[in-house]
Parts: sequence; structure tokens; C-alpha cells
Amino acid sequence: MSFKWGVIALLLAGFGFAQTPEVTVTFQNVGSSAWTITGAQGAEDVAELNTENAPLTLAVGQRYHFINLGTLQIHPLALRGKDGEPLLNQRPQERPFETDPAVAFVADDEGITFTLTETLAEQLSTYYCTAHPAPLMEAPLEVTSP
Ligand SMILES: [Cu+2]
Repeated sequence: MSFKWGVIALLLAGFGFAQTPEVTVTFQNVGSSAWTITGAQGAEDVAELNTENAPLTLAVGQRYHFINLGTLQIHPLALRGKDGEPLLNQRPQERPFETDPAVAFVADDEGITFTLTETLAEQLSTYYCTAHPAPLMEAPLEVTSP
């Protein structure tokens, strides 16, 4: 991405942030057998908290910040598509949604941040750990439209 497009993506992300506050969801591993969602700020009914591999419900148009307390080194967090491949990965692979300016994907040691566009929402299937996937650290992702 050129500097110019990087600036435009940042501006778009900034405007998105101003319009709809980011929703922060915190993920914790249970050994290598499951995820639990330990907290969610900015939205209700994202998931049943402190429940192993609880389904996660996300809203189209919302910007999300997922904090991975399982750590990138041991339990890399990713969102899987209906084709079985990771769409967004805490270890980015330059896949199409990871480089989509509308998604404005950010991955770092803490977790991932992204905007749930309609086209991304159509493809999402599960959230999972790339080191210990289904039936261990993987659970359904459901999407609601405004
Ligand atoms: Cu894991």
C-alpha cells in the first residue's frame, strides 16, 4: 500500500470510528481446548461470557477490536471463511479482506481490529485458533444486519 492510500485508509478508519464507537471483545484460551469470551464493551449480546466456544454474534457495519489474551505466540486468533480458509488472521497473510481498505484490518501482538463490511460478513463462518482448530478452539460466528 502506498503512503497516499495508507493515509486515506487511516482517514476512512478515523471517520468510521467517529460514527460508530468500536466494540471491544476479549478472548481467553482455556488451555488448548477452547476459547471463552471474557468481556465485551460497546455492544450487548455479542456472546455468552465465560462459556467455552460460545457462538459470537457480530453486526454488519460495526468496527471491532478483538483482544487475544491467549497470546499471538501460542493461540493466534483468526476468522475463518465459508471456504475453510482464514479471512482475517492475527498473523496476516495478505489475503483479500486483510488488505481491503473498507475493512481497515489491523493485526498486532494484542489482537485484531477490523470493520465488518457486508461482503466480509457474507463470507464469515467461525473464529478459531490457527494452532488448535476445530473441534478444540473454534466456534461459530453469526452476523446480524442493521
Ligand atoms: Cu490455541
